[in-house]
Amino acid sequence: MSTLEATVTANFGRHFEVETNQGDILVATRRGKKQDITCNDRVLIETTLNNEAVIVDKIPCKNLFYRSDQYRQKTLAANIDQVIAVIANEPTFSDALLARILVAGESNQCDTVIVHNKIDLPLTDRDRQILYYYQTLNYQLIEISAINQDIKPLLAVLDKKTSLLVGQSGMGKSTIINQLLPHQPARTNDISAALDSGKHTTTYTRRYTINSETFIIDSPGVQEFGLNHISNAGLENLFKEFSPLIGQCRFHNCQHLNEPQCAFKEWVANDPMKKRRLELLIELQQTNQR
Ligand SMILES: Nc1nc2c(ncn2[C@@H]2O[C@H](COP(=O)(O)OP(=O)(O)OP(=O)(O)O)[C@@H](O)[C@H]2O)c(=O)[nH]1
Ligand SMILES: [Mg+2]
Ligand SMILES: [Zn+2]
Repeated sequence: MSTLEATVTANFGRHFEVETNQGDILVATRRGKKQDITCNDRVLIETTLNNEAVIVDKIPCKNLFYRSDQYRQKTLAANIDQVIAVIANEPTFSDALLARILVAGESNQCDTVIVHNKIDLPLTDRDRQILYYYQTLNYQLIEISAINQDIKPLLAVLDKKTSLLVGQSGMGKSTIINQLLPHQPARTNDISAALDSGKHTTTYTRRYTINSETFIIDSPGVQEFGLNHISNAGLENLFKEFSPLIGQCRFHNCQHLNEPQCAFKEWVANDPMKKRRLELLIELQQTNQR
């Protein structure tokens, strides 16, 4: 039996789709009970007679994009160059989730980009302020209307990279994939107006090939995005605007709550967006054990 190198192109839970270096697509399972394989992992497989495959080994990955809470980790994809946080004018996007996705991207030394989709729909003042603030932090912001095939601004950003689309349900991640790759459509669905939320149409993570050097990964909508794997000190570094303030508070163990001479509190004073970002940082630190 021969061992082949392959890439995991879809993760269905206990089953995977893999693509060999020769371009053959196979369904695979993991040998043993290990749960260490995720979308875009490089793996070694053995093929069986009925053209199925067994993943016998995982090649160490350069990075792993995942979220975590107190109890478990949930991986989305491995070996990515770029995280694309997708937000939209409708349904309402969560600023907390956006902040967390950007932190997770930064923690993987990835490029992190914000794609603002559905610009054909009206934008609220809240959303305008949030997006403006992230631009002041030097996050690249790309505005598109995927449904109107207005995705050109995105093409240059994707070129020669492996990008992971992440965001709440209903933001239009799969619609973006469909516009990029009309011949290999991903499933999309309406949003539920009553709930102001998406319908969780995409249920597994899949990598799509744009060309031999450019890949894009679609992922299921996320509602929660825990960062328990990042320490409190790490979080302060990854909330970009706060990193220059580290060590400037009067108390070295300052939690930036009510302590006197807190550099963080002083810096955010009178600016609602900065205050909100500090609130989001503290919220994460308080759920963390470290
Ligand atoms: N008006 C408008 N609607 C859009 C746009 N892009 C996507 N939609 C609609 O938004 C809805 C949700 O799109 P999807 O692509 O399924 O969203 P998703 O982010 O993949 O959602 P999940 O798979 O549940 O995570 C669909 O009804 C799309 O037609 C856009 O640019 N403008
Ligand atoms: Mg989808
Ligand atoms: Zn402080």
